[in-house]
Amino acid sequence: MEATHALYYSKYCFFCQKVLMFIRGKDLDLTLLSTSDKSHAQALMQGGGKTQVPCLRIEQADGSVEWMYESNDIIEYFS
Ligand SMILES: N[C@@H](CCC(=O)N[C@@H](CS)C(=O)NCC(=O)O)C(=O)O
Repeated sequence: MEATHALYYSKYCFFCQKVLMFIRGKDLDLTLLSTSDKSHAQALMQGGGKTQVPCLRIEQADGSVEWMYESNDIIEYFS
């Protein structure tokens, strides 16, 4: 079984726009979570340890979770 992905982003963030532009049109199973929704910002802080965006939450089939914070790393991950 494959990993599931969620991208935390802010629409005012250049680094987020860079990632969003990159993934646009790609056939990815990815949930987009805006941190303007306080519950998403809170989940990001609690899970990843900081509020910085963009952040990709990767959950493996075995339940292990990775929080990937750097836009270049996220782009590389989906390349
Ligand atoms: N080096 C990071 C920079 C990300 C960054 O600076 N994000 C800003 C928004 S544009 C941010 O989240 N600042 C608030 C914070 O760090 O809590 C990347 O390329 O993803």
